[in-house]
Amino acid sequence: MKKVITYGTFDLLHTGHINILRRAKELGDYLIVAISSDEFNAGKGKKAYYSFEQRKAILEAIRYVDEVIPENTWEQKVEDVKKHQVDVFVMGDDWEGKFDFLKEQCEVVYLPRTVGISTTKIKKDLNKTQNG
Ligand code: C2G
Repeated sequence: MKKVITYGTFDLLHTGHINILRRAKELGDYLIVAISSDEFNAGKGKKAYYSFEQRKAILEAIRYVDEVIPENTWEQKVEDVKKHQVDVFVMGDDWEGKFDFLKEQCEVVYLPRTVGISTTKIKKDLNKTQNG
């Protein structure tokens, strides 16, 4: 069984997230998604609208996702790849090159981001409609 892993906040789920999850799953048979904890997000300077538990429940409902684990630190990726016997690590190409150190352990694939959509854009657009 070819195992794939990807990491992210996945807040306010949108088609950009779905596109990367679908393509990540197409690279193997089993997709693990490591979702940033609320504390880890704070470290990224992000405050997700949905809590970790809510984001976890949403991701677990997606047909491409087989398992959801927490992302608590930047450093856990090496351990995760080992522990879960991961064959392929996938991220959007806004992270191009940032995780090449994992190439010693598994395949590292950066996929093109979906243009024109992001959680930040959703929040901005909603603010605009509310505040006119
Ligand atoms: N993504 C995408 N297209 C978009 C928006 C996001 O392909 N329009 C991808 C990102 O490239 C990433 C994944 O969706 O691979 C999740 O994006 P975020 O939730 O924004 O995650 P991020 O803040 O990039 O956290 O350790 C890695 C970090 O946890 C990644």
